[in-house]
Amino acid sequence: MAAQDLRSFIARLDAAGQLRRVRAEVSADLEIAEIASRLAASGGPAALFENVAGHTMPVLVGAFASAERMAWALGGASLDEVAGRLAAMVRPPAADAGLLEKLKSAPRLLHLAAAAPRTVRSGPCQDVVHTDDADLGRLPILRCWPGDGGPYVTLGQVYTTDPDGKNRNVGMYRLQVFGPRACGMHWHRDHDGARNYRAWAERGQAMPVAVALGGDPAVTYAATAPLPYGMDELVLAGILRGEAVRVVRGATVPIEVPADAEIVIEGTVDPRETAIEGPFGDHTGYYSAADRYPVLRVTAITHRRDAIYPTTVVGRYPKEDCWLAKATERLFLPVIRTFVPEVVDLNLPLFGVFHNWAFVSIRKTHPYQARKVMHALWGLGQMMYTKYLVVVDETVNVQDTDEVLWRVGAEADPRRDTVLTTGPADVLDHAAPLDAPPGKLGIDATRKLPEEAGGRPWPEPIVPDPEAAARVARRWKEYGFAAAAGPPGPDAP
Ligand SMILES: Cc1cc2nc3c(=O)[nH]c(=O)nc-3n(C[C@H](O)[C@H](O)[C@H](O)COP(=O)(O)O)c2cc1C
Ligand SMILES: [Mn+2]
Repeated sequence: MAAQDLRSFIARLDAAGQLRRVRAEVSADLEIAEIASRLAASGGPAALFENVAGHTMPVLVGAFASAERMAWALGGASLDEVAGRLAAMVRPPAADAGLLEKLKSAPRLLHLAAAAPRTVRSGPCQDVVHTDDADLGRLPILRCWPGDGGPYVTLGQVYTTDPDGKNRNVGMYRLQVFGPRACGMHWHRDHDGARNYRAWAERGQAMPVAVALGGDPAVTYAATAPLPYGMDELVLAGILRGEAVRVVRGATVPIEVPADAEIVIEGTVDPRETAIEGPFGDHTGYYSAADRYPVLRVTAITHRRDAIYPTTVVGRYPKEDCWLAKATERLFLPVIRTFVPEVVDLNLPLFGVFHNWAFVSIRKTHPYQARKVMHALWGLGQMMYTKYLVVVDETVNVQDTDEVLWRVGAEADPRRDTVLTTGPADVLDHAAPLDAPPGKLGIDATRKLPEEAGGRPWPEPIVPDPEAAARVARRWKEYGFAAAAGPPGPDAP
């Protein structure tokens, strides 16, 4: 079931015992961030700070900070369930499907059409409209880390279009507060918001931008999803929630924003104006350096009555954004499989912070297939940034880092089974060289076929005798051991 807005999601978290209302006075300067970090590290609840010093608006952090809450945000019980629903929805009928089968998929297509956003005339996000008196200082925007260049909006959905009003894009880019009516627009150059910006800049025109906070959490997730340029994130949100997102035209900009958002910051970006943005304590666990970015000049701040300010704190893992990334890993796995069908499972481990590590299992049928999979993944969307890529057999649980490293140790020869190549690095990768193409390392930790090992036969893994294992499990207590016997050895053929 989709949540209509952030409030209904908060109510759901509250009912499930996954929300703590904090009534003690707290500061938006460093204190809330420290609390959020501790909650994220310990798998704690979401927190709603109702008494933020100097502010009337409450602050919500950690709403997405577990696999379970992330799944609820997308209207499912688990991320795999949401992924299954999404994959079934977008899978076209097979070319050779019979007429009946094709007809059966028609309701699904209708469903897709119903997922496009629906324009409405008014919405609660404009209950209160500030134009000339708009002031970012009235929002409880957090400063997260001592070396941060200032306070940052971190969970904003940034709405842009191209100069023809087409190619709507929703991306999550941080905004550094520069003053009461100015903030930084930190869209990386290869993200879609920056692409729309360049199109306006080429025409020498100021670009209208709207930044929404809150609304159905599925919309907030969609802003982080790596969709190709031209694919509307609001359609993805509509598919995920099984219902169109209601949008309303901005108060001062020709940009549509979710009618049910909590807060909307509107403004224009003049291509001739840039400012120093940063430093910012980033999800790499390090400060990303200051650099020049465009400036949003605020024309309006609109909000709901009793608006809630949602935010997130990034930094050294694990933080809330890890779970947004996990949602993408699960939701986009079926997409990866349509291009690389031998892929069975994928783990972008939390410590890999999005791009540093990928563990992938494959159904291997031919020699050097692991290498084909590495190159395919390095050529697929944002997977191009993956620095270390480990390929294992389908029997390996890629969600278990210990098992993956055990297999690397056992199945790979460091010289024969590694692929050292080059390709683009994530802009946040401070280890990437500036004077040469960044490196990538692939490790083929699959069982080697005779053709791959100079004819050396590969040994069979040890598997317990099933009869003995069943008997021991049955008699475990009888032997006098306390705890129930664990499963037989970690191995399986
Ligand atoms: C909490 C969080 C903060 C992010 N901050 C930024 C940012 O400041 N700049 C940026 O370019 N991408 C940032 N991202 C990543 C983008 O939101 C993500 O790559 C998204 O797919 C970009 O959408 P786009 O391709 O439509 O531009 C952030 C992601 C998360 C989850
Ligand atoms: Mn996009």
